[in-house]
Amino acid sequence: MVTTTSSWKTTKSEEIFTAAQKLMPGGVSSPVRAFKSVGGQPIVFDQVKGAYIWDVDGNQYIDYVGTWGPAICGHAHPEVIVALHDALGKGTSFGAPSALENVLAQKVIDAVPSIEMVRFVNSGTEACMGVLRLMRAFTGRDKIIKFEGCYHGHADMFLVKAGSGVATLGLPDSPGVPKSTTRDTLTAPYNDIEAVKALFKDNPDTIAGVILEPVVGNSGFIPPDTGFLEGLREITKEYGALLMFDEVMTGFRIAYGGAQEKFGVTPDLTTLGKVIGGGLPVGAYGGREDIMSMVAPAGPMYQAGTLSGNPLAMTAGIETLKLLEKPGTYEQLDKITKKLTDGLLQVAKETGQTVSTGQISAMFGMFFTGETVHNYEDAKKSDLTKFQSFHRGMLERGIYLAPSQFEAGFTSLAHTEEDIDRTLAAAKEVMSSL
Ligand code: KE4
Repeated sequence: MVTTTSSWKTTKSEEIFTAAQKLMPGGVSSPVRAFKSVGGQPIVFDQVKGAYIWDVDGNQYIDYVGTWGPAICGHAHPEVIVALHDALGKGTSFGAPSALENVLAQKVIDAVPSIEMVRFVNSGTEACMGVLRLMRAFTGRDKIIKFEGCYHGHADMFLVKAGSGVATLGLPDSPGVPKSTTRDTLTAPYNDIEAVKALFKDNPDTIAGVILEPVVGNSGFIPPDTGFLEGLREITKEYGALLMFDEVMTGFRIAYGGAQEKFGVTPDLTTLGKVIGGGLPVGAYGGREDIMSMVAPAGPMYQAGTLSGNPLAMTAGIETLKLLEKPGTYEQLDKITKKLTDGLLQVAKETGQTVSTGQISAMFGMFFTGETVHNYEDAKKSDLTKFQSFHRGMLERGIYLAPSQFEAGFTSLAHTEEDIDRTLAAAKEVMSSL
């Protein structure tokens, strides 16, 4: 039964968010939460559980953001919560080695093909900052290649204006980022292996490596074209550069071993986050032992963090991976998500809408376009106004989608067939009204 829009009140959300805007820039702790690209006021949450969220006005939503990835087992999974309660009794942070770090490190190393040794940090941004410094330290080279539309956290060197054309010398995307910091960041269109080859040809022996989302979630959902990842593996080997998969979003979501397991392409280094923290702040970078051995104090490359590896975050991560490693997990995630994206295609057809959808395991996306989306430029050409109206209509019917076309959607082990049916019923109403 779809929630009727008339019963949907957001009075308390509006009051709280109005006050928030006087206290915090934009009223949020992270920009995408402000609903800037979909309009209207953001929803203020009060509680999350399983596949659902409740706002401060008591409205319930089926959640397809899942706090941007960590909630893959469902929000507040009882086994995670119980384990956290037990861990809390022993304190929240040691600032010293704990056995729990060994446990999570072993699970990550056992799961992720490229990772022989791992360092825990507190966010995906920190993981990407650390791994970039490591890539430069190991190769003695300064330049990196990233792809337009890929996001690797908010560290200066990644905030690069994704310029047009094949090879773009980085121009800062944000004030406060000096050109000197981004001049070594080269960009190319995603899925364009020829553009990468041209960059290497034009910058022989000066490129430390290539950094990418092996399945893009930060331009909307964009999977790699056949041969793209394999091509990057070859070209980086050819030029003595490193290949780094940013699996902060795809890690333990696309498969238990991440996109690198799914696609059978093993990078030299990998970043992780989100899922491995089970909802608490954790990031990580890891890879070949000969490279990781450069990280202080084993080697000279410095990186540190007060709360890195803290027992609470380790506990939440360990319990989450224990749930995910059970047989049948990824078949279930794939099945429920495919039901959603197949259903959205069907609903679009019935209502005369033109959409393209994509899905791998518990990650999906939809664009209002009839074209296949291969890169950020394609994504930007989709009907963003229609996405805005769709987002609002779904929100009013109790379906919480990412408040930006340039984000991916996430399902979890908690999403049921009934949830998907309800979502598709709401989508049919909304698409009929667009
Ligand atoms: P954090 O610093 O936000 O933990 O991770 C940065 C990051 C790095 N790499 C990838 C592939 C990522 O997707 C992210 C963060 N993802 C965004 C959502 N697209 C986090 C949400 C937000 O910025 O509020």
